[in-house]
Amino acid sequence: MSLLEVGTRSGAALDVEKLTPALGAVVHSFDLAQAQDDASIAAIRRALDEHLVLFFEDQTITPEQQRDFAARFGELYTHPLYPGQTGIPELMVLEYDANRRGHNDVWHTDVTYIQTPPQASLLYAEIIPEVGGDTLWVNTYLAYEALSEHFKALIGKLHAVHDFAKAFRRERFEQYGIADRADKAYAENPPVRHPVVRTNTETGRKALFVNQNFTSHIDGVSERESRAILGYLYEHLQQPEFQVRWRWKPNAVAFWDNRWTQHYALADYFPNHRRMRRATILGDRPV
Ligand SMILES: O=C(O)CCC(=O)C(=O)O
Ligand SMILES: [Fe+2]
Repeated sequence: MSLLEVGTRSGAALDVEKLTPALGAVVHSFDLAQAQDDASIAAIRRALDEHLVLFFEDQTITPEQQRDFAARFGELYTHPLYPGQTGIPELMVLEYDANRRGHNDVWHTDVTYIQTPPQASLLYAEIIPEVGGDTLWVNTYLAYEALSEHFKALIGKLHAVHDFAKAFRRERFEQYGIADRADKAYAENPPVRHPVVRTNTETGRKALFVNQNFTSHIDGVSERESRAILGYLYEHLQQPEFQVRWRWKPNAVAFWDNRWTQHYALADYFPNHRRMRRATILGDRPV
């Protein structure tokens, strides 16, 4: 047995291939359905801290296996809008085809509209078009670190409001045939405040924590100042040097740290069919 096999089985060492200097790595020779022992989970956690998004290919995991693997990392979140996998509401289904164009072609961090936004998301590809439907991620530590000290000082004490209703309009509920659930979802998800610059309390490293999907405005500045600051930060976050782009195949998995990244799902494959399922793992209150 090679060292690699021993390592993979015990979870002590992973066979990891970096994709860009910024973030992202493919984990080879790893079976998500089998490797759910403590050592494997700890190794994946460490690799996620280092690379921020991990990719696994040729994984044929059932919805139950996906849920169970994700649940090893923390409590799962059930989305109030997206349809769930039959019998497993914690797995949300993102399905687009000739009747429905992709909706995630906007840079975002998942579910920042709650007090304890997810620490990570685990996305499994069921159906992928021949070409198109890639996903991009950006390293928000690098984006923060590339700012001048003056700009860091300006934004360092600011807080921003994140709003479920900004991203999920009533039409989306109608589209999914659940218009009757919209009022309850709005009532249960009032706007929340998070720091514009989020700090990793274990390392002290800082990252940008505003996103185009959910952030409505910066608190305590004028509307025009808020628009100018956010507009600059969004443009800055889109620098290709901070990114990785992933070309999917069916049965591939992406596992991202949702605290120090943003992502963007290209909607360039209409009218082709693409079906993904996501487990979302809750995190801590940002500081
Ligand atoms: O479909 C994708 O590639 C990503 C969609 C998305 O934003 C998500 O799953 O959080
Ligand atoms: Fe997302």
